[in-house]
Amino acid sequence: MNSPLSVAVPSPRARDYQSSVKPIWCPGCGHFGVLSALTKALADLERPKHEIAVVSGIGCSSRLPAYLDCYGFHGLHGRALPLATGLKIARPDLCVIAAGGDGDGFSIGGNHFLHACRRDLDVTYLVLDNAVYGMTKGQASPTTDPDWTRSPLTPQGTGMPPFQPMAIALAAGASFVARGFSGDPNGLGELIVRAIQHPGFAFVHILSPCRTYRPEDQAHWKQATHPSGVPPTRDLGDAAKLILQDDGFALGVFYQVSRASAAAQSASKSASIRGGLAEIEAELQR
Ligand SMILES: Cc1ncc(C[n+]2csc(CCOP(=O)(O)OP(=O)(O)O)c2C)c(N)n1
Ligand code: SF4
Repeated sequence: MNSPLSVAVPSPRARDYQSSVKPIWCPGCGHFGVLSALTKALADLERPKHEIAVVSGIGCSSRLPAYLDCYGFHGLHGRALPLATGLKIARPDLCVIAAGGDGDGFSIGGNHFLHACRRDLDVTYLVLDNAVYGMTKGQASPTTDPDWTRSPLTPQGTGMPPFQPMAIALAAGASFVARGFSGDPNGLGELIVRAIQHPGFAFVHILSPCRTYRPEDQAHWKQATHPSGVPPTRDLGDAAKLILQDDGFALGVFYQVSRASAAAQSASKSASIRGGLAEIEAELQR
């Protein structure tokens, strides 16, 4: 029986993690589904707000931190991952989540993406991929199909094969690689929980359609997405085969490797980088 002085603390609800700032996304934007999935995931994890930090770059998707009631930082275009890396090194106790778009993460931020995967710090990276630059009014992005002709800048399409985010994350060293869909906030919420719980760099490729510049995608992606149907593999070769044969619409965790004591490795990597930075600072002050 509870003592007369004990107070029952209610479990957090998804809406407790949402700020009072009203999203300015276009009605029907896929990013609403990601906001809903993320707040649901944070509530499921019951992680106190002061232990969570969500950082982003620039783009419609990168507005996400403003809509959350936890620590957040809306940074520079393409620089969500350097922010997340620095923050995780300085504050390894925080749950650090980076978020942004396909333009932000794979174009201007592409180099940071490679090295964040390789560094494998305990950071969750959510890329809200709508295959377009939404904020700057609909130019082709790295994940746009080569024959997409709607932008006046590429009237004959880009003619280039699209960037393969999951294959590149895998090749660069990410220890968790998954795909979700904003049109399935419950399934996506579960994926985000698993990504946050993973003690290494967890990359979640999220199909999140742009209602305004690619209206055709909403119905198509809803109909085309399907569960991957296979459990995550720990084998790099098997994962590569799965990802390279995938039709781009399979949802689930494709690859997850629990490197022995990954959390400890992550903490010691943070400590050694912190040590290096302290040496540079001391050198500069001499
Ligand atoms: C250094 C720099 N270059 C370019 C821009 C212009 N810019 C702002 S957002 C953006 C692309 C946004 O697309 P994406 O990251 O895919 O996000 P979405 O808006 O589609 O969610 C660009 C090119 C900028 N703000 N800063
Ligand atoms: S322009 Fe596209 S990505 Fe940006 S808010 Fe509107 S629907 Fe969403």
